[in-house]
Amino acid sequence: MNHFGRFAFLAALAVFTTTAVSGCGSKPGAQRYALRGEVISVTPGGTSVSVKHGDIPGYMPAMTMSYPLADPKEARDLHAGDKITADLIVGNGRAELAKIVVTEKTKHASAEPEASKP
Ligand SMILES: [Cu+2]
Repeated sequence: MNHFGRFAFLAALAVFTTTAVSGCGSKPGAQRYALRGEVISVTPGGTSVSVKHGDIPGYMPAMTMSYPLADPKEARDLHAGDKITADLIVGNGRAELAKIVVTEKTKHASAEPEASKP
């Protein structure tokens, strides 16, 4: 019991420390920002997506720009005109999109053929 209590305390301390560090800005590891926007285009290989995004508080104003994807597989369900939310991960001199969620499908998508083999 005693040992477990001590472990729990240390674990909680570790979580708190990590949170405090990542919350205070620039230095270690990657920063995450919530991005909300509209897909303008997707590169054929799915390596990057051009997004017209809103304000990203603390990082950049609203603009249209191209971001590489953390996981190109996420591009498969993206189409120009889709509204998305995503995590913008900034670190090591690059900014990439992850955890992309389509919040609103573009109307055009339904007109596309169903079968698409990888
Ligand atoms: Cu930008």
